Amino acid sequence: MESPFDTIVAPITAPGRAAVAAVRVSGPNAYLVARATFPSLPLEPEPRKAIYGWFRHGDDGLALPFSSDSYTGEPCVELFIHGSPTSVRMLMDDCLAAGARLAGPGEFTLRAFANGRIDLSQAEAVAETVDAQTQTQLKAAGGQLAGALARALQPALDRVEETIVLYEATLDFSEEIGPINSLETVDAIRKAEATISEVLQWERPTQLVREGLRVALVGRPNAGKSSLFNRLAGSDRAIVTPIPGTTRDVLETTLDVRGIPVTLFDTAGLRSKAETVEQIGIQRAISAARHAHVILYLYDCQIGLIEEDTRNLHALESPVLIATKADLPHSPTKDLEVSAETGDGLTKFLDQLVDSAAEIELPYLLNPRHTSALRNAQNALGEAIAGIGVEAAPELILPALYHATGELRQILGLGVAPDVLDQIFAKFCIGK
Ligand SMILES: Nc1nc2c(ncn2[C@@H]2O[C@H](COP(=O)(O)OP(=O)(O)OP(=O)(O)O)[C@@H](O)[C@H]2O)c(=O)[nH]1
Ligand SMILES: [Mg+2]
Repeated sequence: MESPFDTIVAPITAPGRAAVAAVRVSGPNAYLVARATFPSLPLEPEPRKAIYGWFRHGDDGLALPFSSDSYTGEPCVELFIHGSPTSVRMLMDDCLAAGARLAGPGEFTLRAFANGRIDLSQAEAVAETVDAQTQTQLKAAGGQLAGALARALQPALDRVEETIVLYEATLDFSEEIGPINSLETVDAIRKAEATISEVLQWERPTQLVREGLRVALVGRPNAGKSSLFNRLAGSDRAIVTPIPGTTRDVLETTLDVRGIPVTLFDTAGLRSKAETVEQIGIQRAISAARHAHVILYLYDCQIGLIEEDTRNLHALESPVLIATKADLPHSPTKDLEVSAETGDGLTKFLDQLVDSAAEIELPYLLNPRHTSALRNAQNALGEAIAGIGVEAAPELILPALYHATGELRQILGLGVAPDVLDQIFAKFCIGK
């Protein structure tokens, strides 16, 4: 099949020195362009069979040709050379001189979508996979890449489309068909709605996996917040001294805890008597705590909880108590005891931290585009059910049903406006 596109080229490996670099040429003239720079490539190469040879610019390496079953769904050649930035640049220059155009961000994936190789949620999953920073993110993106979201939503789309066919038919052939069984149609729409609700439930876990858990360390001065922060960050980021009121600004660091990205905040110690600079620090600490998913309230196990702690605790939303400096002699506490000095209790501490984000087997990665379309579809189905409830004419029920299918189809990329596609693919990097 003749591709409707021109031929594009871009490196598909990261810039910089490496053992190997790869450049992808894709489009109707991919073989011609690749042959111009790699003469060993036959005019009609055997797909998926690598060929060794020399490139015109002086490097040697491999060419791997694909037919329309390539990543992009069109003829494509991947060229593997040595990972020298100069070699990559010279190869790119030769491909451009041979008539290829530099690929835009996400353009290979856009073609995979346009050529029907993947649906839109899978295309978005490609970007998620490339951006994944933790194992969980990678796993979730992999599920999406395999079409998890599309598979989950297809039954809902089918149900609503069947209902539409029924109502359309009554418009044209009402005498032959007779009245619609509204109980059955409402039941079908409710089932579609239930499927959508189920998918929407993954909004919060997705957010946790994507953006991570925000965890604030708070407590009175000298409780050991900065020491714990440094221990977890694995560096001496925060200043630690025996002087109460050392930390002023909020410091943050990102950790990968059992596959969940955790942003940890170290804050100024909370106390009522503080000079101006410290007071500002305390305001910032309170604000960090307010924006956190988890507030850890640290206290020195040798001192225990005093009246000022009780006052602080009242002002915070569901704080979790942590007793610090457990390496020092102390009477046992009811709380989790940790030592930043020896590392004791930290494994348990990290386990507890991610407990609140336990939905690690994440089946669907929802982005704001998905959730808004799902909510719109839900509302439209609600309107359709209300219409059926008051025995409205099919002409009045159909627009809501069409609205719902339109929204669901958007998620899968069926009939999406070009500007929406532009927005989605603009987020990609070149070479993807
Ligand atoms: N033995 C022992 N000392 C600790 C431990 N954690 C902190 N300290 C000591 O306690 C003192 C205060 O520690 P910081 O980490 O600065 O306490 P902070 O809560 O950040 O204090 P502010 O920034 O003033 O609010 C320092 O002298 C630390 O060395 C620990 O686990 N064991
Ligand atoms: Mg501190």
